[in-house]
Amino acid sequence: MTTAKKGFPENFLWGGATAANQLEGAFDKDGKGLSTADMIAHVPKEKRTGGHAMEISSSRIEEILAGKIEERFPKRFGIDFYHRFREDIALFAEMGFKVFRLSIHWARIFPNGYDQEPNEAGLKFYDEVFDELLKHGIEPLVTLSHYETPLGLTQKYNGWAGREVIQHYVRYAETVFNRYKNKVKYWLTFNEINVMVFSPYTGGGILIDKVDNKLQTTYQALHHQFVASALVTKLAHEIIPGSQVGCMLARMETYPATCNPVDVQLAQHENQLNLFFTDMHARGQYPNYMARYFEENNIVIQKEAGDDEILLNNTVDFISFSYYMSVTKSASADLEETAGNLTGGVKNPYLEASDWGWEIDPIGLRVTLNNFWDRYQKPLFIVENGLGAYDKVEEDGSIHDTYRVDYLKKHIEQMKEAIKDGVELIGFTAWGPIDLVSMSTSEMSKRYGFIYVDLDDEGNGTLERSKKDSFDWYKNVIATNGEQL
Ligand code: BGP
Repeated sequence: MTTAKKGFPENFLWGGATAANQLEGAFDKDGKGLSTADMIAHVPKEKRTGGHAMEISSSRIEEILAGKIEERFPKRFGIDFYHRFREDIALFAEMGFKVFRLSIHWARIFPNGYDQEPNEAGLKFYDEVFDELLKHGIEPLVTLSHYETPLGLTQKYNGWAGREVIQHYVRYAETVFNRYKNKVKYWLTFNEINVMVFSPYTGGGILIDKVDNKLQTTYQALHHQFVASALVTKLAHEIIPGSQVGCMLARMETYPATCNPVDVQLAQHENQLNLFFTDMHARGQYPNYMARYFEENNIVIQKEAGDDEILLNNTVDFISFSYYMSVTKSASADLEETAGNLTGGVKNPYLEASDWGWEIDPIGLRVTLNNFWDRYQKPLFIVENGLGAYDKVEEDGSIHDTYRVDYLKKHIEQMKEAIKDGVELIGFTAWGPIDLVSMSTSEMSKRYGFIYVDLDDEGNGTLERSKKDSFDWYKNVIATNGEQL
C-alpha cells in the first residue's frame, strides 16, 4: 500500500477546453468544407424543450443548401478564433495554462471527408495554432472529432451509419498524426461518443429520417466508431512514440431517486448504458449486459472479421470525460422531471440547478472519479466541466462572476478529495475558458468563460475580449497548483 496523496501532483495539467465548431468561425475560408455543425441554426428559446435541439432532417439539409432558410447559423462564425488565436492563446498563457484542449475541424483538412488529398491551407492553420501554444509552453490536447463530421460523409454514406466512414476517418487521423507528430502528444478520438444515443446527427452525421430502425442504426454506427477509435489509437502509437490517446464520455453519474431496490436497479442499468462506452475503450470488448440489451431491443451488430481483435488489442491510454451534473432516475412516473446535458432525469431535492436545469453536484464528481478508477485503473482526465451562466457587464466593463468561481471551486475541491482517495487524475480543462457558441442552444448568452467575448445572440458585437473576475481566480488556482481555491 502506498501513502495517501495530499493534493494535486506536480505535473498536473490545468487548462481549458474548446471545440472548433463553437470557436473558430471562418466556416468557408481557405478551402474548408461544410460540416454537420455548420447546419445547426440558433434555436429560439420558445422552440426549445430544455435539452438539445440538434436533430435535423434530410429535407432541412436540402433547404439549407438551397439557401431557403433565413435563420442564423452561429457555429459558422464562432468567436473568430481563426483570426484571433494569437491574442486568445496569449490570454490562456497569462492564466498559466499547462494544456489547451481544441478540436481539429475535420472538414478543414478533408473538405468532403472522403477526398483523396488533404487541404494544405487547413493543415497550415493548425500548424500555426500548435506553434503558438508551444511557444507559450502550453501542451495541445486534440480532439479528432467533436460534433464536426464533414457534411459530404452525411450525403454520401449517411454519416457513421456507413462502415466506409471508418477508412476516411483513419486517413484523416493518419494525415494529422504525421503532420503534427512533433507537436501534439495528447489525442482524443471522439468527443462525448455517447451523444450518438441522444442525437445521431450530432454524434454521427446521421439523418434519422433515412433509416428504418433508429436503435439498430445508432448502435451499428457506434460499432464503426469503436473500431475506428481503436484503429487510430494503434496508428497514433505507431506514428507518434510516447503519444497518449484517450476516449471521451459525457459521464452521467446516475442516482436512484429512493432506496427502493427497483430504483436502485434502474439507476444501475442507466449507469451500465453510460459506462458501456468507456468499457468498450478501456476493456476492448462488448460487455455481457449489452448482449441482453441488444437482444431485447432487436439490435444485431454486424461485425467484420478482425473487429474483435482490433478492439481488444488497442485500448486507450487514459479515460477522459465531461462532467457537468449528475442524473437521478426513478421508476415512478410521479416525480417532477428536470433537463440536463444530453439527458435529464427527475429532480434531485438535494441539488440546485443552473439556469438551464443542469443539477450542480460537486460531490458527484468525487463519486464519478472513484467509480472510474475502481473500474479501470487507468489515468483519468476531466476534459470538460463548468457553469453556463448569463453574465452581466458593469458600466466600467467589469464582470463579477462569483457564481462561476463558486461552481469551479467546489468541483476542484472534490477533485482534490478524489486524489486523496487514491484516484489517478492527470488533468482538468474547464469548458469554454473563453466564451463561445453554446453547443445545445447555439447562443452566446450561455457563457462559460474566464474571458468575455463581446458578441450577443443575434451576432452583434465587437468580438473584443475582456477578463472576468474568474480570470484572476483561475490564474491563482493554477499558480498554487490547486492549493488556493
Ligand atoms: C458538452 C459538449 C461541448 C459543450 C458543453 C456545454 O456536451 O461536448 O461541446 O458545448 O457540453 O454544453 P452547452 O454549450 O450546450 O452548454
